[in-house]
Amino acid sequence: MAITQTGARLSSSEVAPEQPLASLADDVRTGLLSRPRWLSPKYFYDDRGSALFEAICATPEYYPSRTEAALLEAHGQEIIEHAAPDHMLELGSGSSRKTRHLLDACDALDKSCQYWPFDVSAQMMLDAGAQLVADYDWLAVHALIGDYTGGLTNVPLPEDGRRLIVFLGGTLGNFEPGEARAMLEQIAGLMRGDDQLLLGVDRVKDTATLEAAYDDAEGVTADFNRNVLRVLNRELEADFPVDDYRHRALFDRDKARIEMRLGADHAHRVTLATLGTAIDIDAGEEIVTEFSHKFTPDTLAALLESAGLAMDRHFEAEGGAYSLVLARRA
Ligand code: SAH
Ligand code: AVI
Repeated sequence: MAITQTGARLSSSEVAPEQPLASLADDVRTGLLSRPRWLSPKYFYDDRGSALFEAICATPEYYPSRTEAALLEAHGQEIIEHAAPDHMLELGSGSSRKTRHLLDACDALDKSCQYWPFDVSAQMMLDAGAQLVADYDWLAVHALIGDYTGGLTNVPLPEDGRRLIVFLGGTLGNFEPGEARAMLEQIAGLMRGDDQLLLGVDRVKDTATLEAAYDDAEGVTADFNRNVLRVLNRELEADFPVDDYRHRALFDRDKARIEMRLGADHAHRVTLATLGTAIDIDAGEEIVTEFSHKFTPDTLAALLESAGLAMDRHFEAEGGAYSLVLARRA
């Protein structure tokens, strides 16, 4: 593994998957030829997609981010006292904006730890890491570039010291239930003794609030959704007419999930030059781009238990809008 030293307290390295992962080309071939057609949400996050996600978090409708931030601010010290981490590994860290509440709690408690953000969006993570080492003079940041669906066994955490694995933003909800359980099992595999998982998940609630959160009035989420087509146009030399796709976000109460889709305004042929293929899309046809699962206290507890984890602490937002849990190996 090549480690790049980008500053005295900031380094970065790539995390290799356990098995070779499907390429973008393979995933697109599989997903777009299936019915319903689908694309993996991990392809949203090029530089523009990462910036759009940050903009979503600032919309009035997208309550999960600010609700989770408030929980982290209110309970940060209790979390750090309980977990007493020497190493904090954060999956899908993005801008690390909310993680600052945990680092502030470390500051307040005079508890130093090393921070290991792990994200597929390298530039966003490196920019955030540079700002973090500037703002916290005791902090070392080891940025891990990679795709966490490739497994966590190659994450280069030191053997000694207590670990806190952080998985915020409700990103676990972007996995299908079986994949979420497998992901938690991977996380449990990194935990020993008193190590803790800090997990943030969004909760089932009324349909109007959920659907508004994924269809803001300003159209930022719509732009984020369509961005995946821009990624394909660039990476696969495709010619999706991006602006001719409608953003849709619907809550399926039976499956307890928001489904984001892109619906074609009119029939057209898309050429994917890199794949040497073309696809005929009918008028009104949809591509599923993201699931965002929502939980109840019971479904959350059952999911943790299925992965060999047990809840230690549960911090709930007012009215049960959002859950932040500390969990340990059962
Ligand atoms: N945790 C942050 C960001 C959430 S957005 C928050 O709560 O605000 C989801 C993040 O996960 C993005 O930064 C995205 O780049 C990252 N991500 C998505 N799929 C990933 C994957 N398969 N492997 C690694 N990172 C991924
Ligand atoms: C990153 N993930 C948890 C977000 C979510 O809420 O599912 C991604 C997102 N999609 C639309 N808005 C935000």
